[in-house]
Amino acid sequence: MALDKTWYTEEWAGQGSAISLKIKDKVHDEKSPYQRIEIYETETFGTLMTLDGLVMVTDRDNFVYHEMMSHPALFTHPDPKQVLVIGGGDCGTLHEVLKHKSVELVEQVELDERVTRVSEKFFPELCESNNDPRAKLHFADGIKWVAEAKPGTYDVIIIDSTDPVGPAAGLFSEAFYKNCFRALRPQGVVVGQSESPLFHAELIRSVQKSFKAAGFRDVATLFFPQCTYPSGWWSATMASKSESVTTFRAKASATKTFATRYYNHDIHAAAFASPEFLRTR
Ligand code: AG3
Repeated sequence: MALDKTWYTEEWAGQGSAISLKIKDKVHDEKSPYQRIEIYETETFGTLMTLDGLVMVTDRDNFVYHEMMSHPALFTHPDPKQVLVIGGGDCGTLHEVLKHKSVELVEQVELDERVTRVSEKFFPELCESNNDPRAKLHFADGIKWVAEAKPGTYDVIIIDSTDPVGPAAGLFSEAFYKNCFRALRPQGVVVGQSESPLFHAELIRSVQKSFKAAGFRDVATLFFPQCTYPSGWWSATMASKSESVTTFRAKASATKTFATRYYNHDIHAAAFASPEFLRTR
């Protein structure tokens, strides 16, 4: 069956599969200095943002990804105060991080200011904390930012990147992770989105290996569903400088004082359960 223009389709390169979302309207299309940014209104997934034709966010399912990119790392660190978000221009991760009362400063370093400006217009609920006095938005190269950061600046670093192609490729490298290690305080925790377990198992293994090689003491991957990303099954890989990365502030998580829709204490513990083909621990 041919898909007509009332459907938005992201073909999953090399996988002979795709996701399609039924479209009501295309409401924005621009070429920023870095990429093509498109916004659609879908029939059943709310607003959709794509970058260079790849699904980044939909209203309906982004909460799973954004909560899993932030709360496990923040409940793993004993007392997160200074947080760095690399990428994350739609501000969904930033919004989740700011739910933690201990956090005093979140610096977000996104390459493409247009992604944030477009998100402010089309995803107001993701951007509703952008004016929080603890949030500092920088539009710059995250790789350079971390390379130049003063040693021991951050408690938590969150790498909310696109796929490992183009400018984002460097965000999956050992050299970058070494700089993250240096920029973190002694109990620092880093987490990066690490693609689909089904489609990119090799990449997940390589991310785990590179975190170890960069000096991190413990590394583990979290698994969660993300129905609009390739294969519908996603991962984030977390590493810690000094503590076990699967041990977290369980009581604080179980009695958290803010609302989430996916993350909770049980989900946090269960997300480390690894499929047999990716088992390392
Ligand atoms: N992070 C994007 C993950 C990559 C999705 N890949 C794809 N659709 N091929 C999204 C940023 C959300 N803050």
